[in-house]
Amino acid sequence: MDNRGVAEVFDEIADLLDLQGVAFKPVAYRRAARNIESMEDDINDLAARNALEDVPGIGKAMAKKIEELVRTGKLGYLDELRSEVPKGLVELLRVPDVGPKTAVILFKELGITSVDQLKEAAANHKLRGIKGFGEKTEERMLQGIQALESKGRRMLLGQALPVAEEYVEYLKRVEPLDMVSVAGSLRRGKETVGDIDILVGDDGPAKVMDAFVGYPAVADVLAKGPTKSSVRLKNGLQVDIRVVETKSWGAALNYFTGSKEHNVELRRLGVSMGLKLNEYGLFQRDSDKMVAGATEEEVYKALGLRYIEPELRENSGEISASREGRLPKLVSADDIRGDFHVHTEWTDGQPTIDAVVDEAIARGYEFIGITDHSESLKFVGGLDADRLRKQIDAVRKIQDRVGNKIRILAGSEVDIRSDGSLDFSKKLLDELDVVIASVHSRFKMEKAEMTDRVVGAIGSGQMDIFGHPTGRLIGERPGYELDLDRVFEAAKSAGVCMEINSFIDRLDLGDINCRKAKDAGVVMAIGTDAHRLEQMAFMRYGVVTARRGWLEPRNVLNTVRGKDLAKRLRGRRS
Ligand code: DGT
Ligand code: CA
Ligand code: CA
Ligand code: ZN
Repeated sequence: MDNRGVAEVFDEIADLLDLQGVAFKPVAYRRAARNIESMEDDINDLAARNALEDVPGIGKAMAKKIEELVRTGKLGYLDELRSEVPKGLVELLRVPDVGPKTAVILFKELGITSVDQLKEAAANHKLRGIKGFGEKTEERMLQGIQALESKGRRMLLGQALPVAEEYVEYLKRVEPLDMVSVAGSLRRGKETVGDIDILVGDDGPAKVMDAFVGYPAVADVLAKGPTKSSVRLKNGLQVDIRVVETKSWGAALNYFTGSKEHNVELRRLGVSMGLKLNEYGLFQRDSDKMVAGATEEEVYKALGLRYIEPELRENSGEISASREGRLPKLVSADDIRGDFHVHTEWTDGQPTIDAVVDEAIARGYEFIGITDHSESLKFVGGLDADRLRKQIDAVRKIQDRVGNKIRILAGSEVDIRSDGSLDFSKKLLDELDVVIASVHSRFKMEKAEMTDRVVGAIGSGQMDIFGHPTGRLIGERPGYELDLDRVFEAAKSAGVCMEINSFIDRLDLGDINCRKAKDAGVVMAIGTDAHRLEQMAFMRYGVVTARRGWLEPRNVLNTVRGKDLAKRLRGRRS
């Protein structure tokens, strides 16, 4: 057990003692917890050297408990306390405004032992029946619970970005603003974000703050000042805004885009050049003369760097690459000529093939892949061989209708069975223009077995794209065990692409693995996995993921011209 673990145990002891109405001791345990957490020494070393009592706030009794903890990983005293207090009351203490006294009252009066129960009771106006509680208490508790629920929970990029863009549109509509941008992790395109950061450059009076807190979706104003405000939206997301002078716009945008680690490196670089970098600008250290600050470009230039795209600012080699002129020329939305992965009403999608094709034309695509599920996926109506043949015919007919406006790829998202074989015969698969093969079953296989399964499918010469390669769902499940190095090696030699599945809770491959795949010589194919027409717009999240993975157009199959694609895909299979 490490320092953090011991501190957590002590905090829980303090909570439990609080709930029992014990005086003084809780404070002592919390003080000890803070000291243990922040000290340099490893608690295990101190215990081994019999030096625990040297730590401020730790006496003989606590030292004995720590010894037991580090030796056995357990503590009898804690188990005893837990058995004396109704389970769940400690959890209640996490709600702001619920102290030990309130928690005990809630338990005694209403039998409440969880945050969910408290939420229900407050929502159904059960609290106002308790002496000393009223309507206001109920409201406060509900707000506290909402804050608790959104705290520590990160939101998906694909959920937060549209919210942020709408907010920015609103601000521009209400106030005449030239310089507005999202910043923070959202601008860097991270797959999840903790909050939304908005930056405004404006030299006038801070009227924008009134507009900011007056946004209809705001639930709570957390802070409001002339240059800095925060709100919580009804969906639980926190939004921070900063207003800076226009002459500092670039430096501030750079600072608030982060990442923190990237900023630290930039500042260090500045110091080595006799410069000082902060959110107001880049200054000469001796004279405080401003060297740059109005644009991000001039800040990077003055530091001897080429401009670094926000998606790369994670301090993972981008600064040296910039200095040495080795930055990738990142793929962008304009380079994308089509989408490989769309489901239709033929299986579990909603739109008709016609509607998908029309939407693809409207998006300016040169090709569109129709890739419904295969027969193993019975619960979503996966197509059997007969139905797939009929779908191929349907696709060819629609191709006749639209002529050379777009190329429709008759395809399938084929299941990789447990033994590595694919649904459908080789003959049928050969009729298809694009074959995505994915794992949808037996996720719990051992790593070696799962890797054999996937590598077997890749080596079959019958697939073009390995769909959602890790199978993870962001915030829900981690993905199956898979040796990606072996998968990339096999894919490279078979000429099979890795999918970047753009569905907002997948983003699979993710950024880091994209970069590894690129370095292994593998090409990526972006597919939205759209099941509804509007989800074809998820393409942007796939592109952002590709950019965070340092991918250039040549690393992405979607940049190949529609007319050259068939050759490229067929060549792969022979
Ligand atoms: P998030 O919100 O957890 O997804 O991640 P970020 O990167 O958006 O972080 P956030 O919202 O706390 O702050 C936005 C940016 O502001 C961050 O990327 C860099 C900058 N920043 C915030 N705190 C610090 C700091 O203590 N030092 C430095 N150098 N930069 C900071
Ligand atoms: Ca943020
Ligand atoms: Ca923030
Ligand atoms: Zn799938």
